[in-house]
Amino acid sequence: MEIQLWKEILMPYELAVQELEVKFNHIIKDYRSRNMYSPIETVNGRVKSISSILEKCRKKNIAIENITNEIEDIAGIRIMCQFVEDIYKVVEIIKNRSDMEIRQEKDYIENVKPSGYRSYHLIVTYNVETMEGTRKIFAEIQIRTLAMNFWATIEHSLQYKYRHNIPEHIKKRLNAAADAILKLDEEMSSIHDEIMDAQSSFIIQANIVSEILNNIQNLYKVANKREVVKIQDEFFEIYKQNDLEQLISFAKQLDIIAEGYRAQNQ
Ligand code: 0O2
Repeated sequence: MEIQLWKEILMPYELAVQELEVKFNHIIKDYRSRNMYSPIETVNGRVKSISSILEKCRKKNIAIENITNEIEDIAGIRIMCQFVEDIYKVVEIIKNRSDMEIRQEKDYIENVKPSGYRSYHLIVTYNVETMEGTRKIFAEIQIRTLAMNFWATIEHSLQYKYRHNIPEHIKKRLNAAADAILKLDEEMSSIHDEIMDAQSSFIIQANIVSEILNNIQNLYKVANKREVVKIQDEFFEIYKQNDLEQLISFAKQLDIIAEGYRAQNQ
């Protein structure tokens, strides 16, 4: 196939990957802006390379003209979570969306692969708008914890290095590493609530500090400079105490002051 044709074939997949990345990143933003813990930690996507597509065609005996119908992971999205529990929340979020339809589900967390690979896979269909109209295309969404991702990335590189014939002694060590990753995920889940509390306090503090600084900056435009400097010094003093309650109460007082100035200037 000519390279120009490959570009045309892959273009809608590039668009889908970009759109899906934006949408999943928006979910993270949405949670964090509401001072909530996001079940999604990071997202990345890729379009399968031409050589990997050709390799899959050879392996699965797929004719080139059938790749868009038969290869379901040309568009690939990888979602990383902190905890195993988050993976199932993300699956629920995707199930409740109207812009992607789940066609296949594979739970390699419940059904660990013999290699030790763990991850949750969804094949979805997703519509993209092209010059020729709407195209419904397949995308594969892999959802895993950061620990699972660490293992899978190393194992994938080794598969590549040994051309899918990893020596037995390395396979054994990979299996041992997979067990350690499973244990790590279980340990993290057991202190889930504590970690979540610490993280949500951190998110709340970050949002409050940015809200306070925003208010102080706006006050510079409308209030007496000396008064604003005093407010700012007060803020730094409270900030040094590292006490979230005090910070929240300061933010509330500042809101009232800012509201007063807004009313005055209307
Ligand atoms: P790449 O280079 O990551 O794209 P399929 O080959 O997808 O038609 P299969 O095997 O039923 O058929 O699909 P499965 O098991 O859902 O695997 C799809 C993808 O999951 C793989 O894509 C890998 O990305 C990942 N994966 C599956 N098993 C393993 C594993 O044992 N180790 C690692 N590191 N990743 C795995 P590709 O196309 O094989 O590779």
